[in-house]
Amino acid sequence: MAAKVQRELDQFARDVDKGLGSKPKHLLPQYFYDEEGSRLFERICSLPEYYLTRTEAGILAGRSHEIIGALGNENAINIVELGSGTSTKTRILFRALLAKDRGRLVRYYPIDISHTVLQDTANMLAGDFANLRVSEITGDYESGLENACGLIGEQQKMIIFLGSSIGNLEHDAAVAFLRKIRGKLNRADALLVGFDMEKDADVLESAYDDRAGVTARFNLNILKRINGQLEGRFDLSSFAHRALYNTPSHRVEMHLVSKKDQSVHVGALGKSYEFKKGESVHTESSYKYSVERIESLAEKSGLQVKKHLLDDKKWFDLCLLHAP
Ligand code: AVJ
Repeated sequence: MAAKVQRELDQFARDVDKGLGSKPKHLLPQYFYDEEGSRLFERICSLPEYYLTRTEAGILAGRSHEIIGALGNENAINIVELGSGTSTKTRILFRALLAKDRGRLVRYYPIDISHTVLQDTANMLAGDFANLRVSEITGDYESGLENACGLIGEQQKMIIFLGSSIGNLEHDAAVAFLRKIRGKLNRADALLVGFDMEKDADVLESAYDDRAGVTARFNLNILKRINGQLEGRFDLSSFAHRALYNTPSHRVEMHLVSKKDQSVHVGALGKSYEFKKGESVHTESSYKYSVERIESLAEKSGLQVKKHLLDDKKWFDLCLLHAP
């Protein structure tokens, strides 16, 4: 375990050095999620401006019969979830799956990098649903998927990837990722992916710049993490949170903008980084989709859309796919 922690820390150090040494500067969004970052993200999910979680949960609740319908009538069902976190939304699916006919069994394979969250969640789920068997898998998406599919073998399964997590991926990375999943899907299997849709810039920008300032703290937390884990000397009050919708690129961008000319030392890297007043560090891109762009992405990945499950405002698409 200690060796693994060290490896992860070394990787973090390398990525920070690479990002802050680039022009324009950037940091990778995966590093938002230390313990505090994960807590802040949970709070973001229930903010009034952050419509994504609520909207996706609404689709899951209202259209669960259509989702379940993609699975046929097997009496044991396998659900693999990539990046399961606290599995809050997935509970909606379990309620629907387990209510329909008694006697049905659901085998759940939640995959997440956070071992403790996964462990706690698995225990709670097993206590709450009698016919749910949980096999939690700690790891990244790729190794987790490999493990889960090894356990499931040839039985029918549904792979789910919720919350617009796919939005963090650049186009080519999204294709590569979906192709990997495609390689694990048999004929009867299904894939469920949550896509956030393009909409008015002000709705999008407030979702990533809430009035209570939680998203600002979430964004700044990456600097706090560099301070804590890499002996950084960032003064958080001298950076400003900024969210903007880049319309031609179909993405919301989050930045940390330096409020002054400054030089910041990072002890673990043994060097300092220069920031000009107004210079920004790009910390996250959240891609927004249209039905057409989802279908083109699916096609390039060897997948086919079975059904678009959109809310009334067409703000979010919980897309059912399969391998043709
Ligand atoms: C977890 C990547 C889906 O992009 O909406 C929320 C992360 N960043 N507020 C998103 C996030 C700022 C979130 N994803």
